[in-house]
Amino acid sequence: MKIFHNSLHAAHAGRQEMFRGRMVPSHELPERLEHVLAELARRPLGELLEPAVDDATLQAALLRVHSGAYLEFLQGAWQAWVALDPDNAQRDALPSVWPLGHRHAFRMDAPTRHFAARLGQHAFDAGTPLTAGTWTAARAGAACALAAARELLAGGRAAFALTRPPGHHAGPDYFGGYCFLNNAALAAQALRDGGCERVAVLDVDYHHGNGTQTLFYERADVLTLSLHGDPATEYPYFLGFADERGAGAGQGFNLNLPLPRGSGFEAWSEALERALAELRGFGAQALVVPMGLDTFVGDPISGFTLRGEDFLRIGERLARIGLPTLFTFEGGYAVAELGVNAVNLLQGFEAGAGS
Ligand code: Q9C
Ligand code: ZN
Repeated sequence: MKIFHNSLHAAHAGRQEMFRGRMVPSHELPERLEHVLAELARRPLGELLEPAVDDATLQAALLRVHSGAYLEFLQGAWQAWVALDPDNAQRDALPSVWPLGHRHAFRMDAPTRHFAARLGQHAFDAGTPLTAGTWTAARAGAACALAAARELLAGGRAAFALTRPPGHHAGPDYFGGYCFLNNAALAAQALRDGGCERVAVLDVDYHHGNGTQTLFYERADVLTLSLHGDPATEYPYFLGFADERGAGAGQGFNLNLPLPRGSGFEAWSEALERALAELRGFGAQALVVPMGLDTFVGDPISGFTLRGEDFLRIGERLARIGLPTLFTFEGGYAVAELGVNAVNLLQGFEAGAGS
C-alpha cells in the first residue's frame, strides 16, 4: 500500500491537557507517529510518500468538510492567543468557557470577538491543546488524507494517511479529542467528489468518531459505522449510542456498536461482523478506516483488552471485504507498542488482500 506521511506532524506538540481538574501531560505526542515509522522501517509495507497537494486544492477540500469560519479561526488561532498576552507564547491554548448553546439563553449568534470566547465556541473539551504549530501540522495531515484518497481513485487497493494530530472527533466547526481537521471525513468526501458513488467509513478507534458521524449524519451516500467504548461511561460521552441511526436522507446510514469497558477481542469481533453485515447491504465502492489502536489492552486511557496479534486478524478481516481501503491514523496511546500494533493491522490487511 502507498503510505502518505505527514513530515510536519511534530509541529503540533501539546504539552498538557486538562483532566478532571488537573493539568496532565499530553497523551497525543509526536513520538506516536515516530514509532509507527520506525516499525515500518523494520517491516516495510509499501512506498513512503509525501503528499503533493497544492494550496488551492487543499483549501477547496477542507471547505467541503469544515466551515470557512472554523478554518479561519484555526489558521489565526495561535497569533490571536499570543495577542491576548505575550506570555501565552509559552503555553498552549485551551478553552475554559463554553456557550452551552442548546440548553440556555447564551447567544449563539453573538459576534464573539474575544479569543477566549472563540476558543470555547470551536472546542468541545479542554483536553485538546492548540499549539503554535497545530494549523501547520493539521493542514499537512489533511493533505495526506487527500493524497491517499487520490491513490484509491487512481485504482490503488489500499492507502494509509500516516498523520497526526488525529481527526475523527473534529466536526464541521469544532475541535476536541486531540483532533482538529477530520482526515477520515476529508478522505471520504474526496472519494465521493472523485466519483465514488457510495463510501463507507468503519471507525475502529476506541472512542466514538463523533465528528465523522455528525458530518455525514443526514447523508445516504456515506455510511458511517463505529465500534467503540460505550459513551454511557466513555469519552466522548454525548454521542455514539446505538439508537443514533442517521436522520433525514441519512436515516439508516449510521450504525453505532458501543461495547462495555473491559470488552475483549471476542466481543469486539462479533460487533465487527455486525458492522460488516450492514456494510454488505450498502454497496460501497470504497472503504475508509479511521484506525485507532487504543483498543489495545495496554492503552493508558482506554478500556478494551485487544492484544497485539489481534490487530493482525483485524487487518486480514478488513481485507476480505474486498474494497479499496484507506486508513487514517487516529488514537493509540500505549506509545511503545503503537508501532507494532499499527503495522500489525496493516500487515494483516496486506496479507489478507494478497491471498
Ligand atoms: N486523560 C482519540 O483517540 N480525553 N482521541 C480522555 C484522558 C479524550 C481520544 C482523557 C480522549 C480523546 C483520537
Ligand atoms: Zn481514541
